[in-house]
Amino acid sequence: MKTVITYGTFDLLHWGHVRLLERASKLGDKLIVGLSTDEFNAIKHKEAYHSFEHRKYILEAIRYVDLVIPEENWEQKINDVKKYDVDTFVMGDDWRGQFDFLKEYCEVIYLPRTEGISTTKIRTDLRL
Ligand code: C2G
Repeated sequence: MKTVITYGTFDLLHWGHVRLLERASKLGDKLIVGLSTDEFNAIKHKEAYHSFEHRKYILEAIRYVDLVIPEENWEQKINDVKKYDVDTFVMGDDWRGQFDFLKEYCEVIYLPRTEGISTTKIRTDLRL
């Protein structure tokens, strides 16, 4: 039973997010998503359009996602990897290198980002 984990805000869920979740889910049997809380987004200097509860509700409807947990700070990843017995940590490669400290606890994989789509692009195009 291989467990995979990834983290993010996943606001205005789009096909780039889904492609990341799909590829991550194929690396194991169970995919956990650490979803940034509204408070943590403030620390990331991000303001999501949808609330944490609504972003969680949407993610839980995605076939590739098995469990959604709150991401409340930068420090929780090592504890999460131990707590959920995670085998593989996955992030888009815009984060390449940033989480290599996890390599002593689990496999760390950075997947190519999907070009041509982003939450920022959606907001800009719609002028939200
Ligand atoms: N992503 C992607 N392609 C895109 C947009 C996003 O592959 N076109 C990936 C990102 O690389 C990330 C995930 O989708 O792995 C979620 O993206 P965001 O919600 O923007 O996550 P972010 O704000 O980068 O938060 O502790 C980690 C942070 O919480 C990551």
